[in-house]
Amino acid sequence: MTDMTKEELHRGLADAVVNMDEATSARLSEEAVERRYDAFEAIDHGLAKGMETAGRLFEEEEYFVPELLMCADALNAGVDILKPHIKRGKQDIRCKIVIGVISGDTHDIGKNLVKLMLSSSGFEVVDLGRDVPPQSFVDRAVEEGAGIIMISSLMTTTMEGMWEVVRMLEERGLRDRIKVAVGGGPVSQGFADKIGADGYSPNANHAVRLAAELAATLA
Ligand code: B12
Repeated sequence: MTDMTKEELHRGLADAVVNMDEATSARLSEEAVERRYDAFEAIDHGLAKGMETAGRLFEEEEYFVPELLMCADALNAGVDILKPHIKRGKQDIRCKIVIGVISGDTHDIGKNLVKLMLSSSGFEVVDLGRDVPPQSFVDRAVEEGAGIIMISSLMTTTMEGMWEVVRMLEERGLRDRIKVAVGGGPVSQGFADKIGADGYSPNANHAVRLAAELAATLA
C-alpha cells in the first residue's frame, strides 16, 4: 500500500479515468477498499469526477468518442471493485423503482450510479437499461407494481421523451399511483416542474433522499 491520503487517492482515481488507465483505476479502488475508505465517496469524488474532466476534454475537442469509451471502461473497472463495499442503508423501504435511460440516449454511467445507490439503500430496483421507449417505462412499472419511475437523460435532444412518460401515465389514470423522478446532465428542477414530474435530483446521493420522500407520499 502507498501512503496516499484519501484526497490523494480520490485524485488518483479521477486521473486514472481521464488517462483511460483501467489497471490504475482497479488498483486504487482496491486500495480504497483495503483502507476502508467510503466506497461511494471513492466513486463520486474520484471516478465520476474523472468522467467530468473527460467531458470537458470532449467539449474542447481534445477527446473524442473512442477516448470517452476508454474512460468509461476505466471508471467501470473501479466501480466493479467498489460496488460490493458500498454501505447499505438501514431504512426498510418497501417501494419498487423502475429506472432507465430514455429512448435515443445510450449514456448510462449516471443511471448506473443512481441505481447502485438506490439498491444499496434498500430499494428494489428494476433496471430497464438504456434507449428505453416511454411506453416501456409505463408498461413495466405497471407489470412490476412499481411506485416510482426514475428516468435519466444526458442529451437535450432526448429529454422530451420524459414528458411522454408523464403524459402516458396521465392518460392511463396512473398519475396518482406512480411517481416520476428525472435527472441527468441537461435536466433541471425547472424542466421537471415544466413536464409535471414529481422530483429532480442533480446526483446519485440526493436521488436516494428524493426516492425516500416520494415513497413516503405513496405509503
Ligand atoms: C461519457 C459520455 C459518452 C459515452 C457514454 C458511455 C456510457 N456508457 O454512458 C459515449 C462515448 C458512448 C458517448 C456517446 C455520445 N455522446 Co456523450 N457524453 C459523455 C460525457 C462526457 C459524460 C457523461 C457521464 O457519464 N457523466 C458522468 C456521470 C456520473 O454523470 P451524469 O450522467 O450527469 O449522472 C449524474 C447526475 O446527472 C444524476 N443523474 C443521472 N441520471 C439520473 C436520473 C435520475 C432519475 C436522477 C434522480 C438523477 C440522475 O446522478 C448521476 C450520478 O451522480 C458527456 C458530457 C457531460 N458533461 O455530461 C457527453 C455528452 C452527454 N455526450 C454528448 C454527445 C453529443 C454524444 C454523442 C451524440 C456523440 C457522437 N457524436 O456520437 C453520442 C450519443 C450516443 C447516444 N445516442 O446516446 C453531448 C450531448 C449534447 C446534447 N445534445 O445535449 C454531451 C453533453 C457532450 C457535449 N458537451 O457535447 N458519450
